[in-house]
Amino acid sequence: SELAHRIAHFARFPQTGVSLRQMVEFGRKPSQGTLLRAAQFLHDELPIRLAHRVVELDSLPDNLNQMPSVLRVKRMYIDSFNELINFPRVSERIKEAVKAATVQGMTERRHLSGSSPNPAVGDIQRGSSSPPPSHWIPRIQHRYHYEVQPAELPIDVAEYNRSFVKALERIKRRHDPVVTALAQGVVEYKQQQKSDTIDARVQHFLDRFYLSRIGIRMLIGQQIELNQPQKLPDYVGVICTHTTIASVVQEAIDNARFICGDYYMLMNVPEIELHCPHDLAFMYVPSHLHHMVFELLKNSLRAVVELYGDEAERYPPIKVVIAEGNEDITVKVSDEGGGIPRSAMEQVWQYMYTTAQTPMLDPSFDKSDFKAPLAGFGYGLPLSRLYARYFGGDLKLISMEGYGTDAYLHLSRLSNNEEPLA
Ligand code: W6P
Repeated sequence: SELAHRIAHFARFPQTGVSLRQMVEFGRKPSQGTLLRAAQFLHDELPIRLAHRVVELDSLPDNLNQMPSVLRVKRMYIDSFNELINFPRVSERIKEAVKAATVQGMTERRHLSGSSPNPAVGDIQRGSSSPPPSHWIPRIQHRYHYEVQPAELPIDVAEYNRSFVKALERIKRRHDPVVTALAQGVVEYKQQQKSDTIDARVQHFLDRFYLSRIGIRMLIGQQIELNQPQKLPDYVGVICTHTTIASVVQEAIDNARFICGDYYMLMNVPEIELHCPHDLAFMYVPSHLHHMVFELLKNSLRAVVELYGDEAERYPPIKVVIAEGNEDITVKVSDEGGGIPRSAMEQVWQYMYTTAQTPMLDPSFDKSDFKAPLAGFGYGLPLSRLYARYFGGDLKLISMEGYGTDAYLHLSRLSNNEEPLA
């Protein structure tokens, strides 16, 4: 069909990664003109990324590509692709106005800084039928701030931005159930294969797919947020330029201990010691950091409580140590929960390895909230590792069977890392 043809066409173009730094510099006090440029980038980039995912869903092995849950997910990607390519392009009149305003803004800057702006900046030209020559965003010279007064631009720039944000909100909402839908697919797949482990190809596919989803949602989330009035001083969209690690980790500690005490109905919840320079801060997405640390702590608490029983008077404390290096900030979470046998280490990273999968098959199970507290190695660990990798970090586990486990969460301080696009 025509649509299938267009998807195949877009999937032949490379995806363009954006670094944390670019997201921030693109979005600091954005004018309507800057927001429009960001919208143009997304209008080109998102269909390319979505098309890649459709092609990958289509090529899943073992008839996995025919499962109802997988087809439902594919439908969402196709629908969003279709909406984006049918969304109107920025009119020539608006383009000209933004370009004129941009050049003027840049000239003023040059006057101030004494250096010469890149004349190619701000010139994005392509026909409406063909996808973009990729990689234009990285070429933007962020030294030149082409901010202009909104009054210099036609009113419909703001209107265009608003309607594009509406389209993005709709798309983001449509894809909310993707993780649970695919999880369902994996459960069905395992039942069909009569196996408790998933094929390396499927594992690889899911890693790529969810990593891509993190990136797409990050870009969409940034665009939506940047079009709202700025709420907090250090924030650019969902990125905090001054994320204080100690406070985010302390919040995760409090939440994990609360959930744990609640779940096991404990009199005493294991202590969690935090060793962190109290003012250590870096540029990051606080919600991602919270998510990852919370996930690690839940695993450690669970291991400790299950080893010592829910009536123990005292548990060995869990220790969180944060180290500041030049490249990385590393968060180490150490528990004395008995450790993991070496032979089971691989399984920790598998999607839906444990019986935590059963609630998903229960029709009364609330799909919008599938983070069952302390459910174990369901999706928490593999997804946390993807969140870490998304901004150039990683997550590793080292375990001593018969003693305990150390989790190392490496977070890259070099915010120049481009998104990994798998
Ligand atoms: C365990 C198993 C585990 C997974 C992830 C993090 C910590 C721990 N501790 O026993």
